[in-house]
Amino acid sequence: MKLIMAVIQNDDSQEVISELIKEGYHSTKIASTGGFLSSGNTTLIIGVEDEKMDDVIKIISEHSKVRSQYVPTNIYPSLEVGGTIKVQTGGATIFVMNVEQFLQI
Ligand code: 2BA
Repeated sequence: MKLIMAVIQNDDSQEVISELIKEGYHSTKIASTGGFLSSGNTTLIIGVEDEKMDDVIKIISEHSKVRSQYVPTNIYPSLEVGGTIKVQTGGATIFVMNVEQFLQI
């Protein structure tokens, strides 16, 4: 069994979760905050059988959009000039881990 942790953008979360439900996958939604932008994103935790992992990743990637965002340059301590820089976020940042045990008691 695998544990998939997917960091996605808040705007995509409902669509991704709905698609996962439609295909019979369980997920847990966690409100998270990106370390760089310090803005809210969503982390989904999904436990799946090994053979279903690719299908889940496909669903997440198909419903997570790439977006651009402007952030103040003062986010970089080394840059003193004012203004903004363009940062691209998403579709999704995905971690896959092996699950040693899965218990529902
Ligand atoms: P944030 O940390 O808020 O990062 C948002 C976006 O800012 C990133 O998009 C990336 O394009 C940019 N970014 C992040 N750190 C940067 C840096 N030091 N210099 C320049 N640009 C930087 P994504 O790569 O798509 O990441 C989206 C979110 O996924 C991240 O939000 C964070 O919450 C999570 N994430 C990404 N990589 C991670 C990792 N290795 N471990 C844990 N979480 C991660």
